[in-house]
Amino acid sequence: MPTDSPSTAQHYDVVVVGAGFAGLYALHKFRDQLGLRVRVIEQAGDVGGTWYYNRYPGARCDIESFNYSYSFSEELQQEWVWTERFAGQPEILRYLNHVADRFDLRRDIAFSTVVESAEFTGDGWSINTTNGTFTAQHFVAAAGNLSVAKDPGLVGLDDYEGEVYTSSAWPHEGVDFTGKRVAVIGTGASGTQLIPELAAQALELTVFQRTPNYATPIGNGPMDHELQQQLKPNYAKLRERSRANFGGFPYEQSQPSALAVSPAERRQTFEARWSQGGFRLFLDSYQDLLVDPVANETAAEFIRDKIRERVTDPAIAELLTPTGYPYGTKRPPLETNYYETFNRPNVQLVDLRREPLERFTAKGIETSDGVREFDAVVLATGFDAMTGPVLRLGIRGRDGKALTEHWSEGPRTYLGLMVNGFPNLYLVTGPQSPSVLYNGPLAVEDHVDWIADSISHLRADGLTTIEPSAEAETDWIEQTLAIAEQTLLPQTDSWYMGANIEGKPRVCMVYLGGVPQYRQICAEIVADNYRGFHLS
Ligand code: N01
Repeated sequence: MPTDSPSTAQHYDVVVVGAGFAGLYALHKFRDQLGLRVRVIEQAGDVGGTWYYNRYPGARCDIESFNYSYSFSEELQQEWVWTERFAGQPEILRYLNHVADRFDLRRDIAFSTVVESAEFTGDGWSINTTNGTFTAQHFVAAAGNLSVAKDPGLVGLDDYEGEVYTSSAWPHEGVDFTGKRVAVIGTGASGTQLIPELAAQALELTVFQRTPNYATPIGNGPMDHELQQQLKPNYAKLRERSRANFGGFPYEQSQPSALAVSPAERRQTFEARWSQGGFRLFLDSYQDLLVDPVANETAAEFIRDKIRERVTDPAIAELLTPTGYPYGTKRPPLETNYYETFNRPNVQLVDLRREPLERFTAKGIETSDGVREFDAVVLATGFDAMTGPVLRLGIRGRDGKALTEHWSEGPRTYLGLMVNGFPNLYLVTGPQSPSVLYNGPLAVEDHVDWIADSISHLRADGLTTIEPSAEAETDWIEQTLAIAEQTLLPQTDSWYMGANIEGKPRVCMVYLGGVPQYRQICAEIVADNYRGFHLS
């Protein structure tokens, strides 16, 4: 196995960017199963990816822990014991550290190393980093979908003299907000998780909300020991069922339409799923919630009623109640005591739609209603999702063409895996694959397995490059957009649409045909001798 430092031997069969869920599995798969020379480049000081960085109080995965885990190793599945139904960030990071140790992965990861640019050289890739240049025949971007914080464009932030924290770059030593006046900007999934935690600690907490969200209960609690014992012998079946499910979860197929049942029955279903908790459980109540606006409105109204029940001040409840866009078209947060937090005497809500944020001052935040002073500000303002992490790598393909140019009107991929003009560049859970709507660990395993098969296929045939044709790429984008148009997602400004970033092309970046259909298409293309790809 290669143990060379970057300064001596720098040529590899595969260079992978990122040591999160995707990069760790890629290293294990390529090195230990294919026998390839692999180097992983990771900007952080250790493994974990998103779970390394997002250490804010309350950070937790909203997919059940036994589902949000690798399926590739039966031994790993059997030995790892989850302590919570929905694992918190520290436990997931411990799990990934365990994986790194168990499969001896760290020795092939260059930590604290940032990719500055990557160029296709004709027969492979040259990857320039802050710690020298690496060359490789294959280049795998496993840099995550939500790993580049968005610049929130807050005027005067540099003038602010208090403490500033970003949810996705939280200090490792934690922050003590006791006795402080704290502001939070952003009420997406991150804000929804950290707001109740901060409210319990801070002297005063002021939440600056621009768009209210449809948050539903996560329903966390200790992992049921008996349930875990029952699940373990059945993991193989569980994974099989997950991969046969639209979003990669082992759930029963829900009923087709919210409109095919009586209002009483519908309410009963929503109630049952509301109390069970979990992201998929509620959104999955009926198959047409993301397709039919009338069906969607039944779920939206159910959630609005719950908010009104939980928030004591009707005026605050109204501000927290989402209207004007369908449920699920912005990624819905999962919460614990989120709405009750606004009943606390030390919590204030500022509605930025009525009272726009004008600028930061030395002491605080000025809105159209005046200045409020704060000791600390927390930004939970989101990410340059999906394309940001790939474009940041400064990739140039055939004839020096920049990926930024190729994607100037939105991402262009074939299967969300490869890009015309960029041979041997692979994207793990890239745009136009199910990606962020596919249970993460299983999604990355599928893509890494596909890439491994493709590299093995090339090697078996004495070939060196694979690249999708321009036609296959265009055709895939058209299919992806046509499916998106059948859903409600394009109606809403969300990060799924690139609409959270000013100037970013507004286009649906997720394949919405569901996991089983996507997996079938990928398999058929391979079986049809890599239809749409040029191998040489
Ligand atoms: O980011 P977001 P996030 N002025 O983009 C507001 C995953 N995740 O980090 O909606 C004022 O969703 C913005 O307002 P608006 C998950 O996939 C998962 O919370 O644009 N406000 C919004 O309220 C999730 O979807 C987990 O009007 C500004 C918020 O900031 C994704 O990561 C936990 C603003 C950003 O919300 C991203 O979530 C956490 C400005 N200039 C995250 N700019 C779990 O597994 C932005 N906002 C549970």
